[in-house]
Amino acid sequence: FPEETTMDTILKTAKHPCYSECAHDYARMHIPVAPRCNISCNYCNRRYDCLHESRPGVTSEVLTPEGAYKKYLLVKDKLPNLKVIGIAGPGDALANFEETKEAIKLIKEDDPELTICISTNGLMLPEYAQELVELGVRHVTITINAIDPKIGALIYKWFHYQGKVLSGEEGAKILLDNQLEGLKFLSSKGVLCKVNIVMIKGLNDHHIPEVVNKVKEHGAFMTNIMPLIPAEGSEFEEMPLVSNKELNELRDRCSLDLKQMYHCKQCRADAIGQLSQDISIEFRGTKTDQGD
Ligand code: CLF
Ligand code: SF4
Repeated sequence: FPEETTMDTILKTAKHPCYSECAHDYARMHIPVAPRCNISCNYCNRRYDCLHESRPGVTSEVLTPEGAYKKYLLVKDKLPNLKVIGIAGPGDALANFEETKEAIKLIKEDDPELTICISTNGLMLPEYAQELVELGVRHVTITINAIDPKIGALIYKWFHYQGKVLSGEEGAKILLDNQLEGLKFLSSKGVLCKVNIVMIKGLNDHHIPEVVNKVKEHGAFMTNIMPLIPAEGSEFEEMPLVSNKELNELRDRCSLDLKQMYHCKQCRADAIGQLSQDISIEFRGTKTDQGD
């Protein structure tokens, strides 16, 4: 654990099903309050109405902070083991910071003991990391796929940053600098940062051990190497699949340097329940939004 991590955060981490494999009996709820994104990953194809697909970026609905709060009240009644509220899209939590902030405040007012977990591409971390700490967020996931802007330029199509649209190595360099700055800052405040890395065969797979070492230097608590899902309609639709063997070999190799996650389920942006059992379908279309 980073030096600044409090005992309270350590105890909560023991009940966080993503951060602690033995916390599999506890549930998380993703609230899909963040529809917009400020970058374009070549593997992304966000869809909003897909009931049978499970992967990041997919959700059946986008909720306002109030709608998410109402849905949370329904879910917490049914799930006494609910410990974590996550904001993981369907876009980027920090590209929709007002909504993210409002939703966190509403839920924290109801139950200050819940763990709030944020997932972001990291572009806006230098701007919002301090506020996240003030909001009581102690678990942040940053997706960092490359520490070489040349490789980053192959993974991202464009970046919207400070009123400009950037692309190529220039944009990839800004993204990387912001990710590492945010990671270092958050870790120095005792926030447990998990770095997600999408393993893309032939593109960043050989580079991943370097990514792991670099994020470790910047205070990352663990990394989660995930296989590319070549989503239909995305730029990477035709890219090769990564086998479980290749994935686990890379994780094993990287585990010599830093704690690795082996049990990620590549959840939807509206997933609910234990990691092994997404029950979000039971709560869909419950008319919680738009203030009825
Ligand atoms: Fe959600 Fe992510 Fe928080 Fe977990 S998911 S925001 S850290 S509460 Fe978990 Fe799902 Fe894998 Fe993410 S299994 S995709 S790692
Ligand atoms: Fe899609 Fe997430 Fe990448 Fe944004 S950061 S383009 S939502 S995968």
